[in-house]
Amino acid sequence: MNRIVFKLIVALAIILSFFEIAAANPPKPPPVGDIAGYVTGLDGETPIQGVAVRAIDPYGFTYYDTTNSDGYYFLYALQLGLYDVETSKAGYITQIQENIEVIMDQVTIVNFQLGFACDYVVGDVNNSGMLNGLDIVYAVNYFKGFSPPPYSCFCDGHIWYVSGDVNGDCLFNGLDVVYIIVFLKGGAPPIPCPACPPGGR
Ligand SMILES: [Ca+2]
Repeated sequence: MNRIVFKLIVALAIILSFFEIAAANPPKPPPVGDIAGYVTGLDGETPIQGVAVRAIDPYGFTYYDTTNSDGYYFLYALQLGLYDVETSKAGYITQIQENIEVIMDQVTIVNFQLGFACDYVVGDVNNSGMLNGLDIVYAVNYFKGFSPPPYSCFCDGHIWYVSGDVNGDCLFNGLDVVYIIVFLKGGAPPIPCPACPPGGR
């Protein structure tokens, strides 16, 4: 065998072995994991379709899915780390579960149970669609024993006259009447119960 042929064979062997090594060690994709779960009503059974579910990492990068008819969502191939997972659908209270960890090659299950959002105007005791002096009259009469406010809503763990709470303490009482009077004279604006914001936003 002459030297040139020998060199060619050696070179070919080196090239072939390189391809073998490359085939045995393909470039590794970055490690990822998934987040998935079900979004239901407060009964934990009734699926809610069309809920936007977002996972947000500490840098603000967002993964997004929408629940199907089973209430199921799946966020695929997230970079490893901690995420805040947030639901959003009109008519439902928004929920956030914080510091959810995405683990390599695992599906982290994050389920949600959403309550209906209350739909009202803060301070609109007589449910006319606006807050004005008539709401003071209605509230005072109610505390004297006349008709209860027409609008109530399940929120903060019970059904109550949520629109009557204007000082944000999640109670409807005489202090709210005082607050409305002061507001209508130019005082601080009404504050809803933090757990029951109108429209759930
Ligand atoms: Ca109150």
